[in-house]
This record gives sequence, structure tokens and C-alpha cells, in this order.
Amino acid sequence: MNENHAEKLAERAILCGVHRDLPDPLEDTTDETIAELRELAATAGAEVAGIMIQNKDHPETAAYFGEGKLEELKAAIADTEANLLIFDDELTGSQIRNIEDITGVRVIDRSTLILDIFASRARSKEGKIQVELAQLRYSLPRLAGLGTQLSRLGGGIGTRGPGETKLESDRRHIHRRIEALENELKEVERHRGLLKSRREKDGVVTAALVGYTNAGKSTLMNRLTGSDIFAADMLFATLDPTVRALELSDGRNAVIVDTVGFIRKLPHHLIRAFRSTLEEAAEADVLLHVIDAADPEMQNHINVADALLEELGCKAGRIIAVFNKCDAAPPLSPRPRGNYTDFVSVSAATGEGLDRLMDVLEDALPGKKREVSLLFPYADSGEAARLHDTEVILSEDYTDAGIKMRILADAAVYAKVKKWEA
Ligand SMILES: Nc1nc2c(ncn2[C@@H]2O[C@H](COP(=O)(O)OP(=O)(O)OP(=O)(O)O)[C@@H](O)[C@H]2O)c(=O)[nH]1
Ligand SMILES: [Mg+2]
Repeated sequence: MNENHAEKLAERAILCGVHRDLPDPLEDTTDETIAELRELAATAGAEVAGIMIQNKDHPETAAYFGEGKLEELKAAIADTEANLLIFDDELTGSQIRNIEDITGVRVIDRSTLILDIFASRARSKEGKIQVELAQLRYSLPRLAGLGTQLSRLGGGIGTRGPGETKLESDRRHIHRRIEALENELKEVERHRGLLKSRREKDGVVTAALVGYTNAGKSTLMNRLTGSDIFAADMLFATLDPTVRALELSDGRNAVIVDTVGFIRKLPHHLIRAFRSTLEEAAEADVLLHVIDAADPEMQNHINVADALLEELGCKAGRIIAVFNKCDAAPPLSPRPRGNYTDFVSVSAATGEGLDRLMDVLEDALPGKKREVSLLFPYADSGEAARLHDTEVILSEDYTDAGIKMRILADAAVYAKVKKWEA
């Protein structure tokens, strides 16, 4: 395909939303969700040709906008040569069909767009199954409206996934496919469960990075573990959970999990499909909730992440708020509201604050070992020798008074050797 051809095919989108007149102006986040929709569109490769907002309590049942607004929309499409409409709220099948009939332009909604981005990002078998499941469950109640889209082949937004397998409008076929995918997913989850219980048995402690998309989770993970995970200024750069070994100063075995980012209005089919992946993160011993402190929307992002973690039944003992990008952020005052026990300011980019983050994290992870000085009289030298088999010995001296030792001990070991503490 030559460049001109590609240019002609490029998606030119008009973003559409409803501005609700809410009593509390702070609750009205239309501007922000539209700004985010713009970023989502860009991430999916569409050019934004215009924005159309109607002031209204609720979208209309028939075609989302009222009649007058639809006329305006048609004029805007003609003016801008837009070939795609992206709606900020989930549409029903009949809304999609009606708007497409009226405007003659393809219609998708925020959820389809997010699912589409996820489809292009999924690399692992599990990720691919999860995204396809979410797409199928999303399309089922909308088959009437999506009929033309599902049969459409091609690389455009909203056409990846089920469309490529030509599912057409056969509901039974989709139900069968959903069932098959669910079974496959169970098998993959079982395997992951085995790996997880193996880690538990080996006494490996886990920390998980969670937080709004683009907060800097992967950048931080790379910094802390010296690895090379894809990090980029785009939404949902990470989709598949990645586990890396994390070195702790007391030699405990630890891993850190990087995971998919959160976003406002995350399609609930997607949450359902990704539940087990997200729950694995939520079940870590400690959560690092990474927050982009340089984003003016910081407080809203914290609220969205907290709500999602609650919905996932987050079981982590400790949540540490990691205010990232402090190199580019104003000072944190007042202290942001949120569900966290400790907080640290860092810059994953410059490395500032990372030593303190590691200190706080090491304290929060279970089984923290600390240095203990011991003195064993020679009569107890058998006890001293036994420590060599299981513990980290920092130094050992044979003195007149007995064997002097410095060891790293967790709480259980400390209880056993306390009586020889020097
Ligand atoms: N200025 C600054 N930029 C940062 C910092 N940390 C990360 N970034 C940038 O923020 C953007 C997003 O970083 P990622 O690490 O991909 O963010 P993420 O949270 O993994 O995002 P998703 O995987 O999409 O959920 C990238 O462009 C990073 O370079 C920081 O401390 N300071
Ligand atoms: Mg990432």
C-alpha cells in the first residue's frame, strides 16, 4: 500500500458526547472524558476531525443525540469529511444502526474503541482469549446494529477481532465460541494458578503495580528490576501481566507484577474477562498504586483506581501510593485523598525517591529480615552451627566468650534465637 492510499484510508473521527448538567460541577467530567476519548482515538490510530457535545440530562434512546444535533452532526461530517463517529457512552445496537442510517458514517462507542486497542495489544494466549471474550459478549446484545460491521474485513478501528472470524449474526455460533473460549481460559488460568501456588510454597513474596493507564508502572518496573518492558506515552501500553524477580536487600525471594492500566468507563465486559489477571495483582502481598502526580486529573484517577480495586475485592495487606513523575509535578499539597497506608514521591524517569520506595516496600512485604547480633556460649555451638543451614550469616567470630554471629533473621527465626542476642 503506498502512502497516498494509506492517507486516504485514514480514519477521520468526530467525537460525540453528552454534557450532563449535574448539580455538583465537580462531578461533571465530560471535558476530561472527551479529552481521554481523544487520546484513545489517537492510540487507535484515528485522526480527530471534530467534537460534538450536546447539553442534555440523558442521551436519547433512539439515536443518542436529539434531531437538531443530528442535523448539525451531518453538516460537520460533510465539512470535515469524517468517516467515523466515536461516542463517549456505550450505545445499544439500535442506536448504532439508527445513527449509521441517519449519517451514513460508521459508528462505534468508547467501549468498542477500548476493546479494539486491547485487541491490537494482546500478545499472550490468555490476553487474546480475554479480549475476544469481551468483544463477543459486547457484540451479542448488539448483533442487529453491528451486523454490517461484523462482516466487514479490514484493519480499521472497530473491525478487529470477531469481524475477522466472520461471525455474522449467528447468535448460536457466538454462544458456542464464547463457551469454547471460556473453557480454554479456565485451562490457562489453572496453569497460572499452579505457578502462583508454587511461588507461595517457595515463600516468594509479591508486590504488584496497579494504577491508571500511563501513570508510569512499566517504567518503574524497569527501573526497579533492570528489565526492558515496553513503556510508552500511550494508553494501555501494557496488556499482559509481566512478572519479574525483585531483589531485596535481605535476600528474601520477591517478585513484582506489572499489569494492565485502569481507565474511566472501562467496559464491564472487559473487567469481567480480565478479572482473574487483575485479581492476581489485587491479591499480591503489597500493592504499589502508581499515580501520575503531574496529571491535573490525578485525584480523579486515584478515585477510579480505588473504586476498581474495591470491585476486584483487593486483598493486599498494604497499599503504598507511589506518586510518580515528581520531576514534572507540582508539590503534593494538600495530600491527595485515597485508599493507601503509606505514600512515597518518586520519579521513575530520574530515579529520585526510589531508594525510599524500596525501604518502604521491604518493610511492608511479609517476612522482613533484620540484622541480629548473637553470642553463643560454646556449650550451645550446635545451635549456632544449625543456623548455617538455613539463615544468611553476615559474620562469625570465635571469641573467648563464645561464638559471635551477625545474621539476617525474620520474625520467626528471631523468636528462636532471641535468648542469645548480644
Ligand atoms: N516525566 C516523567 N515521565 C515519566 C515518568 N515515568 C514514566 N514516564 C512517562 O510516562 C509514560 C507512560 O509510562 P509507562 O511506564 O508506559 O506507563 P504505564 O503505567 O505502564 O502505562 P500502561 O501500560 O499504558 O497502563 C511514558 O512516556 C514514560 O516515559 C517520570 O517519572 N517522569
Ligand atoms: Mg505499562
